[in-house]
Amino acid sequence: MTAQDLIAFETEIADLFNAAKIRAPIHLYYGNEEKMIELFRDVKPEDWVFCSWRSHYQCLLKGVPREELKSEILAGHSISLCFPKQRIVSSAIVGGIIPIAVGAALSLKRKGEKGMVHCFAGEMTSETGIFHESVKYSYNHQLPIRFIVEDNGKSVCTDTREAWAQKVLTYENDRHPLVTFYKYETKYPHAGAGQRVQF
Ligand SMILES: Cc1ncc(C[n+]2csc(CCOP(=O)(O)OP(=O)(O)O)c2C)c(N)n1
Repeated sequence: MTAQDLIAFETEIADLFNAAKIRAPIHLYYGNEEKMIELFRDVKPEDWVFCSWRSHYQCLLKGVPREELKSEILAGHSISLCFPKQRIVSSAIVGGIIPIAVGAALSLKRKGEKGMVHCFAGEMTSETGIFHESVKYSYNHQLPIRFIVEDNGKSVCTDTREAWAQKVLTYENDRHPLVTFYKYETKYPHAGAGQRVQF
């Protein structure tokens, strides 16, 4: 899976959305392809990946077949994609997936199973109480989990740093051993593909 493959997939979904072929919200990635490929070098088949409403790249990189992913998106499930076989779980509730990911990591540890959890979150999600608690619990209990914070600067249309009056966010500059923080600039709006779609 190359950066071009990832971009081509999102472009195809954007075109389908703008052509009113998808009757449900979509959230697209752009501009973080190399970073995602780098992050997935550390993701093994037995690992679990937990995502938010934006997860097409994770699904492709975890091995969900392109056409299977596309048909789930066409069926309206882009916002909460789950593929148990590839161990991908998503939730569209801000902060909703974080404690579930922690629970999965706790289960792996208790059962002595192989593998670890990779949990993705936007930078606004990373400033919520549940994220802070989950990182603290995971670190103190030495759970097999890492959190990846993806900073596009915005929470829908709200500037995250302005909202918290905080120039440097809590986990910026990889200040916590369990948290990887990276910035990217997308060309897509928070949801949709940039055109008003009418059915
Ligand atoms: C509990 C809850 N409140 C509000 C929303 C609406 N909502 C969806 S995404 C989002 C912004 C989240 O921002 P961030 O975590 O930075 O993610 P990203 O910018 O990557 O989408 C909001 C407020 C929601 N899905 N769930």
